[in-house]
Amino acid sequence: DIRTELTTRESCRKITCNLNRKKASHKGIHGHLLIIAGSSGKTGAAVLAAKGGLRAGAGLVTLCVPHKLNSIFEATVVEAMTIPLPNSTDYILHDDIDLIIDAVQGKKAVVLGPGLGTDPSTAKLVMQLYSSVPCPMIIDADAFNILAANKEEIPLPAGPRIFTPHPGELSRLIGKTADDIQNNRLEATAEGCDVFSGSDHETIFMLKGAGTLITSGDGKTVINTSGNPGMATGGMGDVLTGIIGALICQGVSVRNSAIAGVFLHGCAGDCLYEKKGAGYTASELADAVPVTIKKFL
Ligand code: NPW
Ligand code: AMP
Ligand code: MG
Repeated sequence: DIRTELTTRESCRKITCNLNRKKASHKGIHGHLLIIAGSSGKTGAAVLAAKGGLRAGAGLVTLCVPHKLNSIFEATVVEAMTIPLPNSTDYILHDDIDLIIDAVQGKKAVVLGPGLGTDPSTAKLVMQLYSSVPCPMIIDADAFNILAANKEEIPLPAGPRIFTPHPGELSRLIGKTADDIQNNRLEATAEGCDVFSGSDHETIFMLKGAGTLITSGDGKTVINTSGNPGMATGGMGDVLTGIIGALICQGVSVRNSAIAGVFLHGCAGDCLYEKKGAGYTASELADAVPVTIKKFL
């Protein structure tokens, strides 16, 4: 029994009314987002998640990154802080778990996965963070791939979790081809969500792509109405993780952050599509988020 509803500007405006800043607000009020992402060759994924977070209004953004790659982050997203992980060279290793767990303290949300890679040590780290981080966590890309590859041993989560696979990633979890998934997106989303059911914490599961589906496992599924094929280009999903994280940071509920984050991400893409047609980049989409919030929401 799957009930569906569509995202609308009105419903998302209600969700994001919390984003109106008080005259005397300060960065501490708008939440601190932690991003655990990136590896050699895929630093861009972490940069784009950070840009999404900053442009969607997180008060502070911190990136946990391999020490060798730190200068790249310091130079490309100057507004974000970084924690250079001393034992991690080209990708993030489990050897740095203690520093990362310390870094989670005081954060309102954590993004885990964009560009992480799937080295066995990184996989061990992801499994441990999944079961020990109490704040809401957005699980994307390689973090999702790691859970999918260890499907039989997924531990109970320690807090709310939002899963953000595209059809290729979901196919790794449920063993159907991406084509089969695309032919029955609603059922595949429910099947993916089922894998993570049974915990005491909120689970939000989405299937990205034209008409992204978002479910909370109770049969209620939201279908997104914004977005366009110009978004079918590298890095768009990485930006989305930061946007969702930033909404949680600003006090929007976990479920509503997923729904409004997806809608806002699509609206930013639609603004660019109207102005330039396809060919805009994920960085440009992140940059278009503030004016999209102002104009649309
Ligand atoms: P195809 O192409 O049709 O045969 P992967 P990824 C299939 C990072 N990035 N949408 C597709 O099938 C990410 O964060 C870093 C998408 C193919 O087999 C990840 O960590 C960037 N895919 C990592 O790279 C910018 C669909 O899925 C597979 C699909 C890999 O992520 C780019 C592709 O998925 C990127 O974000 C659909 N609708 N339907 C950076 N600048 O650092 C079928 N597929 O192998 O998980 O690759 O998404 O690029
Ligand atoms: P990823 O594949 O992880 O980079 O994510 C791509 C992002 O762009 C997701 O949020 C998708 O929903 C969005 N996207 C990709 N293609 C389309 C499309 N044809 N229409 C609408 N949104 C799209
Ligand atoms: Mg992606």
